[in-house]
Amino acid sequence: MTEASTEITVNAREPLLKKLLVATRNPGKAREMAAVLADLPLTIVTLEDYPEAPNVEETGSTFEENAVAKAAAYARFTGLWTIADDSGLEVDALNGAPGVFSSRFAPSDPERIAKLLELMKDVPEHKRTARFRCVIAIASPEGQVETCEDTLEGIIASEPRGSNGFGYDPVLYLPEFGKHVAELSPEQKNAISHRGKALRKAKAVLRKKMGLSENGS
Ligand code: ITT
Repeated sequence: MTEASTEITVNAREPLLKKLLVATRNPGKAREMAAVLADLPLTIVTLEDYPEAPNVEETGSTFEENAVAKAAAYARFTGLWTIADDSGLEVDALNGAPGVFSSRFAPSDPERIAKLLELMKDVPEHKRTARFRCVIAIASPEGQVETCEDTLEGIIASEPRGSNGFGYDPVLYLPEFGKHVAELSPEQKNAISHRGKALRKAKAVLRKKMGLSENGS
């Protein structure tokens, strides 16, 4: 291609498809959500396509409040059907912490994991129960919101293991798989995870509300 070329690539189907905004700035979440939504007859756009979108403060005390606030605000800003995820890790021995503060628990994933393991260092095996919880909020362009929720139960391990996924995945051990979440492939994680399960419920809501057919047309 010469420097002056104005050639552009056009996806012939794209103009026919409605857009869905996946409203997250977390690349780990965005990857997992895009994989589950890939078979919908929609063009998926993300907040990377809307760099001017304002940041929505997570001031709620529940995952549901924060997910609803994010989905409604970004739907209003873009005028698009929008889904937002609010999620986190609930540790029973820490009375549900870090919970809605999971991403603000420490500045980086390794520091968050180190802080969690330090807090848990004297907690015996049978008291290390925990879960990931995910709430997906679906907002219409007019700002009407519905939510779907699910969990993934596990045990806080004594040390991190695995390099897949993101966030606290290396320290949540799943006894029935004999693996930490970060040792699962992306497909295995999406099949059983809090986010995969909540998102499949959200897909059914989207199909109905947006009038999408099952066969991709
Ligand atoms: P957005 O608000 O832009 O979506 P965020 O990372 O700030 O991104 P949350 O406020 O919902 O999102 O925080 C979720 C945090 O919970 C996330 O940063 C991880 O630390 C943790 N978390 C959620 N789901 C997880 C998963 O599947 N595996 C590991 N950690 C997870």
